[in-house]
Amino acid sequence: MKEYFPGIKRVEYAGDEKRTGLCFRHYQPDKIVAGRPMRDHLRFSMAYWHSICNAGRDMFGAETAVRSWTDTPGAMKLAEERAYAAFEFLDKMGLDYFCFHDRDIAPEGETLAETNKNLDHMVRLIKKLMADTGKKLLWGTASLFYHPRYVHGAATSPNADVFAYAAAQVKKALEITLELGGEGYVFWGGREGYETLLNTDMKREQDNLARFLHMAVDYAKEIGFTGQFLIEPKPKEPTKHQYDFDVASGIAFLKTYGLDQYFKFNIEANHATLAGHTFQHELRVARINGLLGSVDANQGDMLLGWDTDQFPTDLYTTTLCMYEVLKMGGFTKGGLNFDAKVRRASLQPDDLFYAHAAGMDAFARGLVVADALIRDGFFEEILEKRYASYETGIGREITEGRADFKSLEAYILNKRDIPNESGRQEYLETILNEYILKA
Ligand code: XLS
Ligand code: NI
Ligand code: NI
Repeated sequence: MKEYFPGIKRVEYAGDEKRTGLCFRHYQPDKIVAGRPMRDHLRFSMAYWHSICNAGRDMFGAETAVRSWTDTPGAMKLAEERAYAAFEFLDKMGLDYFCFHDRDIAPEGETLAETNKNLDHMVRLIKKLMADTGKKLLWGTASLFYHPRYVHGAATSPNADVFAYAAAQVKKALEITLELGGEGYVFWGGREGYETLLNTDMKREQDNLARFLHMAVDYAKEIGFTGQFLIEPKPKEPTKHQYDFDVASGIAFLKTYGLDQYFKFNIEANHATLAGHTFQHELRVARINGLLGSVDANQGDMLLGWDTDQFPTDLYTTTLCMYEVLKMGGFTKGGLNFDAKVRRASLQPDDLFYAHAAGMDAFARGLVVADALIRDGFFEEILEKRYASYETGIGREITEGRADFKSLEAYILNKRDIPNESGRQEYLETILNEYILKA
């Protein structure tokens, strides 16, 4: 059988023995942490588009990455080679899951009917490769942004024929996600937003987006797809403004249109920071609303204002991410999908391995640290003390709904001193650092 990554062996945990070269330093798939093997907590996934399809093209320059399958002639043959390469990569990298857009795995034909035939062919091949290797589909999605027809949006396009095309495309994408046992289905509205309000009927566009999502929910029921529907917020890029700006605006949208029981969020670290939030903020908002579904694990560059999709290596953020994940009781149908690409200058095939190993180790370490923090009840104790005034006396009355403005005025009117306690932020940051270094 052809090898697509010759000379690269399966990546293994090397522990303290080996601190250089290609290995895991923290990720031990079968090690039990917080009652479950690491792999079950982390549910790592490869993003087909970045790791298999993308070869380093950017707005200013051509592909740079050396990939053994790039020069395959014929779009369908190339798609097949990519699939074989993908499964060799998943195996050697020890990744249990992958995610794809419909257009990542098969090329478009002249008509949707032809495109669907191409897809069917590739789905048959991928299904076989999945059966042979035990790899699983975390989520599927449809590319409703690449083709020129989506220039004005898909479900929010002013052109009803485009809406129809997008609907037919998602119908098919749901069918193949079901066929491949996908655990989720993602909607990232890359072009569901606007460039200028001067030509935009915002109300109609949002109503249409909601209609579209309701149709997806109905069709999923019809075909028996029980995977988790996920909205992936992002504030901008490629549009000036994306309607699912962040988790909070996503929740408002879902509730306004009666969709909240069907959807959760797929939260991407780099999208959070583009929205002016920390990654933890977005995870927290989703978690406290019971809507944290899955994660696109990457990181941005604080000095660059776009989605750089770098591999996540910042232990501070991976720790706080895993803290939120553990606090919600772990992923059920979600996982950590590396929606990340190697830098354009990291052009060798083995860079793809180093990059994933970096991300997997950073999250494995984050998991261990978060578990230690939770076992020690470190933050829990701080919060308990900080809000203790709501557990007795007047605070309890407020909490239990027994207070009103008049009773509160009577209580406070003649009080002289209202002492406050320190928030101790710097101390907390010190201790968090200690856990990251030593847990
Ligand atoms: C782009 C998004 C995209 C989604 C899937 O910024 O992150 O890659 O994850 O369509
Ligand atoms: Ni993403
Ligand atoms: Ni992104």
